[in-house]
Amino acid sequence: MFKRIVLLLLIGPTALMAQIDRKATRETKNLYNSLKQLRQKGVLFGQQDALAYGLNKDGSRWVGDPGRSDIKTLTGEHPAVVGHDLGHLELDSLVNLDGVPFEKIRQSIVETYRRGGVNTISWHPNNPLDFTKTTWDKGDSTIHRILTDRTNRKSYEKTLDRLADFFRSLKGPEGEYIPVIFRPYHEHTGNWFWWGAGQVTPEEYKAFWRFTVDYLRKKRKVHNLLYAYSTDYFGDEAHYLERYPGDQYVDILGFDYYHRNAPQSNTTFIETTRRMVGTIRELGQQRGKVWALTETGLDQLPEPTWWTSIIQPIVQDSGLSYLLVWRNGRADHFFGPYPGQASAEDLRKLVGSGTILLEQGVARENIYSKR
Ligand code: BMA
Repeated sequence: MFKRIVLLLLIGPTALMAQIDRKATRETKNLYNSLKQLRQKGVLFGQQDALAYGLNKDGSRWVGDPGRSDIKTLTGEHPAVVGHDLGHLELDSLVNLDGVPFEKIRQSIVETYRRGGVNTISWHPNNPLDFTKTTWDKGDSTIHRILTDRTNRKSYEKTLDRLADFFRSLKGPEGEYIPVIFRPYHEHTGNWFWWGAGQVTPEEYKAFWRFTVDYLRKKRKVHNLLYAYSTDYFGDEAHYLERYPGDQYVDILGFDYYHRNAPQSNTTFIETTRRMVGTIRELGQQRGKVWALTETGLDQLPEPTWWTSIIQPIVQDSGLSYLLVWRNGRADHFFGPYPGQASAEDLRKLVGSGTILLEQGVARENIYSKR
């Protein structure tokens, strides 16, 4: 008994509730603990839409080829983390905002889970009070109007119902729910989405986040999610936490940050990103949470050694559970190499260094079934 009290005092109450949903499914809890343990082995490497489409050697697109991803073509393995986006699910559309059919997204999530990899979901919804306006709509006080007006709130609940139905449709071979890392309302320190810093007060953002989590968890009984809080650039810890909804509402501490203006900015990009990783690491350690670089990349990868000279110094010894690069959308918009691309060889080098893990390194750990 005495030992237990001492232990409680040592680890503190926040560490105990690090994973926020007490009713989370077994697989979800296992995934969370696995993410913590795997960081001793390496940083999981992820890519958005990795299995949905990519680029051929000549820069043309391939779309929907079964079992294909550009990372697998180059390394023999899929990324350990596969990102998906549910933008336009709220419109009852059959395809998401980047043209990927929701049915394909569901299949890809099921297959990634069956192979033992990790799925993460972002969401770029249109303005929920006026669906004719995109996710990049600003200036409508959308969140304020949802929080303060019952009719608007009821209508937003219908949008959340669509999300909940999707999450509850993700089932594994035994009928178990497939866990996913859900990363809503991201890059909110920036000012380009309708939930961005310029449109919403910190208190409103927090209230909106909590409302979302409570609705999904309590009302819709969705228990297969890990929630990732993911800012854009932040100046310091206070800035990072300005809109933080609280330890009971967040499982994973993350941020999105892209490398622009290479090579002039190479050194500052490494320094700034390392500084931000240091902040979320400290917060993660204090609170018993997982931390991750939830989006990064250098568009079109003009730096042939970007992986070993820029990414490696940022992520090695960082304790990051994963990093995710953005999608290989078009020949003029891609964040992972493809055959013949200038940085392809260097990505293989990074994989060979053991700093990052791809899907097989994760699959052999049985992340959903043990611990
Ligand atoms: C952005 C770009 C857009 C895309 C959006 C949502 O970064 O890739 O083309 O529509 O993400 O995935």
